[in-house]
Amino acid sequence: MSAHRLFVALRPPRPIRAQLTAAMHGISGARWQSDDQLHLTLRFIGEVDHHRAEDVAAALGALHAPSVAARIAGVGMFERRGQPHTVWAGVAPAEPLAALHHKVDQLLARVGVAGETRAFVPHITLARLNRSSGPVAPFVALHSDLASEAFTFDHVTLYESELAHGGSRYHPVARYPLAS
Ligand code: 2AM
Repeated sequence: MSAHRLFVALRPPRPIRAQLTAAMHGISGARWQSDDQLHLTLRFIGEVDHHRAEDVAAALGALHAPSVAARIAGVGMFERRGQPHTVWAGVAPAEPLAALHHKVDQLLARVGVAGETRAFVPHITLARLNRSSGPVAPFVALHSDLASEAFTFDHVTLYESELAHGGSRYHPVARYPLAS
């Protein structure tokens, strides 16, 4: 039985991705994300078998939610055991994104996907880091005011993550429109 590593995400539009990509330098040894990899994770699901993957895709078909107006707002990082491991761009305002996250959560609960433990922080990962990466603070300081024009998330995407050598590949499995 093959496992599928799934997550639900929002894909920023091309000009926003281009703006983010243009900022991707200044941390030595960082694994900068490619255009294909840029997304805002609404809900990480993890590994499920084929049947559960079909249940998840069907459950998300019942999503009724408005599109979300958003903008890029600053950068930040996540640490693990005192070590920075992710650098990201923030996405604001948080409330409508948190509401959408909550709706997705409720739909997934119906098909037995356990609730998420990680706090929801709307972000788009720019780079993954490891112990040998250079300092992050100068990058975070330089881009503390990073801002974009307003843009709209008008659909939600169910992705499958394939762990590959040069980093994960994300394949869109299904798209769900948000009401305009
Ligand atoms: P990220 O959003 O901070 O980059 C696919 O792996 C996506 O799901 C990535 O965007 C990743 O984090 C997120 N993700 C991976 N593992 C996770 C976990 N255990 N909990 C929540 N999100 C996770």
